[in-house]
Amino acid sequence: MVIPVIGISASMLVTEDGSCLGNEQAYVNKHYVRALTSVGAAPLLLPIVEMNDSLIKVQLQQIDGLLLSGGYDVNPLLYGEEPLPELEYILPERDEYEIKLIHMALAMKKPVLGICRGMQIINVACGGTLYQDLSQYSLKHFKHQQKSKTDTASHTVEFIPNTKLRNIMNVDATKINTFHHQAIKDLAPGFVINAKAKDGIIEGFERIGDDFVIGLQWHPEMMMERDASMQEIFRSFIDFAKLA
Ligand SMILES: [Mn+2]
Repeated sequence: MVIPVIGISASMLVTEDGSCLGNEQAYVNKHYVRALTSVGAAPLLLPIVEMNDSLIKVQLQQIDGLLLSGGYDVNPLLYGEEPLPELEYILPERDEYEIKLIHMALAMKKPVLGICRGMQIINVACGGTLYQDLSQYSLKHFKHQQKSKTDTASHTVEFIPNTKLRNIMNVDATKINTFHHQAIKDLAPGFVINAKAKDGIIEGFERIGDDFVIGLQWHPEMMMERDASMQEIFRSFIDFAKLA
């Protein structure tokens, strides 16, 4: 039996009290780990490393697929905007590392799944832009930063016909959780939208072609125990990783 190895990009946690004040720790949320093991993949944590192409290449050689996890805001300077007052915490070294990781993973034809910030950083890496905050969206928008539990389904997403994601989910629409105040503005060239909220906010996209490069604005890994259909996304991702 083939067990694919999936690299999960890590975030950075800074110790704010107790001993080792200011200590920095590479971490991922356990939901990602559980989502991957539940479909038979072996997760591997990818900590932010300095901008060294050969190190990043060796990291990527260990994995069959790349999962870009959620986290802080993307640095707007990367898509040609100055920071607005609504911008929240940024971690530029993570942005730079992940952009490199994405370019190299795509060149190596690895399947890529971006979740929340993970989708946003794929878009920026490939030439798209973001709303720094949904207050910049010209139309009225729904609440996209829920305060309820992580597996609570807050708003509807409608899947776009003839997309990979629509085929994976095999329904026209579903209810999802939502934990974002930024969103895709201009889509990166070579990508199509595969899911939208009813207010028009982009909730998913995918690269045109036969490979698996998919971004989701919500957190399916947090909903899997309540909604088994969310597992299909990881199952499909893993199927592509087995071929990598
Ligand atoms: Mn949303």
